[in-house]
Amino acid sequence: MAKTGTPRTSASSSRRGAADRRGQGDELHQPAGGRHPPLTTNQGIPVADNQNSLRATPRGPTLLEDFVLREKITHFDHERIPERIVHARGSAAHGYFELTKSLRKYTTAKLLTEVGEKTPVFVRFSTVAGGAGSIDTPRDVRGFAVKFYTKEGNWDLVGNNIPVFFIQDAIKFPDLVHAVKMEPDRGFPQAASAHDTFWDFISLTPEAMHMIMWAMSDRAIPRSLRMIEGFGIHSFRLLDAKGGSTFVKFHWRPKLGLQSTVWDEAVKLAGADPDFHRRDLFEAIQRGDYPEWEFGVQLFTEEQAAKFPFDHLDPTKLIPEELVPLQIVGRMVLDRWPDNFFAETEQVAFCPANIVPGIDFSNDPLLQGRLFSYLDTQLSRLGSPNFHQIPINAPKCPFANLQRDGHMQVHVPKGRVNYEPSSLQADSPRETAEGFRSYAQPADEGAKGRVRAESFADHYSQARLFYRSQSAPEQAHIASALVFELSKVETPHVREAVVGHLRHIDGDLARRVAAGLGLDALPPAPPAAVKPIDMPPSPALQIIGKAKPTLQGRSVGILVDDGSDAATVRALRKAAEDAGAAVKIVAPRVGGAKLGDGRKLAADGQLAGTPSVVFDAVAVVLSAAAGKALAKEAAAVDWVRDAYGHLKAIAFDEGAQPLLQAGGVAKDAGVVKAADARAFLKAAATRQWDREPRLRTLA
Ligand code: HDE
Repeated sequence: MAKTGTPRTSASSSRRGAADRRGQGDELHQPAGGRHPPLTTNQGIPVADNQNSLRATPRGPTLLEDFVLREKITHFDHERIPERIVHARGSAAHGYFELTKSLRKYTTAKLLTEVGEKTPVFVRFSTVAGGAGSIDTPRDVRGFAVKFYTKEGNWDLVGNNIPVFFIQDAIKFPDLVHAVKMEPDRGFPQAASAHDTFWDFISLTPEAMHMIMWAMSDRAIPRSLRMIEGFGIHSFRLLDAKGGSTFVKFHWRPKLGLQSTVWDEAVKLAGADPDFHRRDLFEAIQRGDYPEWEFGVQLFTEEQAAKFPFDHLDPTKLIPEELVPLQIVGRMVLDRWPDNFFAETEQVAFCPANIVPGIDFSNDPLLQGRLFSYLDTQLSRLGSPNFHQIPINAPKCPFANLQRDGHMQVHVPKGRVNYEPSSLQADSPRETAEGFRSYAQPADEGAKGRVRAESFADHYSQARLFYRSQSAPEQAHIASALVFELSKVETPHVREAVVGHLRHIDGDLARRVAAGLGLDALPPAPPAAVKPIDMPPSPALQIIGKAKPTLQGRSVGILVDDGSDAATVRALRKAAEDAGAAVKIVAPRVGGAKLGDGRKLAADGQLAGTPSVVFDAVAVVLSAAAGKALAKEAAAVDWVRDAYGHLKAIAFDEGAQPLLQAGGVAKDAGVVKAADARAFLKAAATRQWDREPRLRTLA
């Protein structure tokens, strides 16, 4: 009960409400500046009191009559919509696509023919397995969905950051997703593939082996969404003005290069900042460091495809760039964070069937199934066949047809004509010669049936190609990831079955994983329908080989305390910022630290709340006294130990030595003097891969 003993009556608070609207002196309402519009109900009725419900007497029952209360609570009760069955957790941004090289020879799609033309885009990145409230850094595939609002309608390129998929036929998708999601009886694990049902399904699905190599690689633990590649996966067709077709695979290449976390870092990030990727994308866009990707195509003809040692219609296969080079034809820049998460990021509906004239589908059976699924799921997720009218989904070009009515119809069509053919209304929409046409593909020979093409039978050659194309640390990470995941599997025969498959991929990999799991003998390899072939290694499949040694778009944390040398801190900060990094000052107290020059330096983060996992490289600049004191402070010791263990560059000064010692930091090429800013920049531009074998057993 209020201490004053004077109950707020409706009359007194309505006077207060009127004052609020003018932004004047109520203790509940601090004016935010500017002119506040009147608060109203959804019917536009001004609300006088948004603090108290309507009561029969000050201490009596609440009245059903209170339409303000009822409307507010009812709307609140219905705020949530079903989350996506997969890719529930996502972050998105607006931007534009700009064509840099015309594909006029191959397609009539205007966004791919008019050089310099900027097409607005909305891009949503996602994890696959976890729920909407799950973490950003699990081991998982990342969705990379792009909606192009072209002048000829919306084109959705709904891709992933991995160029192949687990299964060859859409009919297996519900099984795959059930297997990877939390187990149905116990309701865990969330956002993780390291459990029995996933690996049970995988061990019985040899076609998944190529994708498993990717999913166990560092591609599945990216450092930043700004540093992932994107792939349309399936072959599509480009159609020229004469109806001729060229096959195409679509690629996105991050301008900042690829970068991943190490596993222990990804695990710790999940606790330190469950929104790590979302925040990273948000902060980069807010500071004007706009993420950018090159857009590339692999173009090939039916005749070329016939000579590939795999079937390009099989979505478990990629086309090595060494076989069909990637041509860069455009760029995409993300330069605006959504105004509202729900209205845009949550309500956006991507669909591979949204395609524009000049582009067409291929017969990839996974793609064919996807063409059905997305609209179907969105009808239940967004609740009405009119979800295309939601601003984030609506085309930005004129659109008109004769579909009518339904839940949540917000357009008000005019006139008598809602059918076609018709002759009564001059402005009713009609078919156009410019409209979408499908490629007139001659039908294949063969009988109808539930069959898998024989050309889809080789499940191991590309898994082997991927594994053997990796650098030594990347191969070690794949082996370690398999050991980690399979160690979480409780059923021994499932573990063994997976190792059996690995024998077809690479004998050394199988032996490493078997040893890591403590198997006494190598389990038998299952029969393979087709003997795997050796393809020439493809360095384009690496991450480390493609990483750019740069601080551009990266982050540097500088740990300071009272008495830190101001000149060293300033010099490091300037050098890192000039190299394109975002620099944050970390101190034991969020208020900052009084540096050696007597001036206070504000902290961007408090030590325990800002662990070094959130940075790409760190510096520790401390007075002798602070160095000694922090060597006894767990958060500080973890700060340097983790930076070291996660293979990051560390700059240190004399005073920081005791702390480094406490964190077990041994001197190597990545541990440099804080006074030598140039050496720090060089070391910080990459991870210290040479350090890793000294720190952990790589299976
Ligand atoms: Fe999806 N997928 N998918 N998928 N997918 C969905 O659509 C589906 C597949 C991908 O940010 C759902 O609106 C089937 C491959 C992304 O909103 C659903 C099959 C690739 C997103 C669906 C696949 C993807 C989805 C769930 C096998 C990479 C998130 C919510 C035939 C090329 C889009 C929704 C966003 C979302 C079905 C396989 C990418 C259920 C049936 C392969 C990036 O319709």
